[in-house]
Amino acid sequence: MKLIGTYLSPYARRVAAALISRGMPFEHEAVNGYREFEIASRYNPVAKVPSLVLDDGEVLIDSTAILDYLNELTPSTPLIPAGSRARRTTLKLAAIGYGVYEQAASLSFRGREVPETEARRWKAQILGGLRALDEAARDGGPLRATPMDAAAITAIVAVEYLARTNPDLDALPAIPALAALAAEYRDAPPFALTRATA
Ligand SMILES: N[C@@H](CCC(=O)N[C@@H](CS)C(=O)NCC(=O)O)C(=O)O
Repeated sequence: MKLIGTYLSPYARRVAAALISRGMPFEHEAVNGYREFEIASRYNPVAKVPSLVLDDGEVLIDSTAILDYLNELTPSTPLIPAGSRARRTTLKLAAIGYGVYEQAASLSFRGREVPETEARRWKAQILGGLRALDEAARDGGPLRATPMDAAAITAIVAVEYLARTNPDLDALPAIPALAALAAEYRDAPPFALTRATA
């Protein structure tokens, strides 16, 4: 398998972290979706990363769809639990983490250009998402389930992405359980091996 997408992208990073967490070997091509349109569009007609090239040449796109595929490959340690309720919880929490990525990206790229009311709304969306994840990261909460699932991976990547892209927001004091979860896994291979350096 070959993963296309720089780890500056939280979407690509969560896929890489999922692959590593399940011990699945992969090659990596660190394409930047914003700066390398031509390369990104070879794999995805809308030129976004990540894409995942399978060994038979099939190309998967979109981190959510890729995680769903990886989940098929790991039935004994599912990234998305099979039970109906647990599955819904994981998908919901992963969607919240994904929403934090989106609003953090908007705030970081365009926060200074838009009216203050818009930037305030993005901040409120980010903090709302983080608070929901924080509640789920408390002892016994779904983000604490082992092995770590797609929602926990997405949430930890969200905490680091926000800190890197919006350091002024200083959200960690408001989310102690989520901050503790992220700190606990900071040096674990799925995160230590995928930390963006730029
Ligand atoms: N829904 C996509 C979103 C991917 C995405 O937005 N990737 C960004 C990088 S963080 C990108 O490549 N953007 C290029 C562009 O929008 O032109 C996923 O989950 O994979």
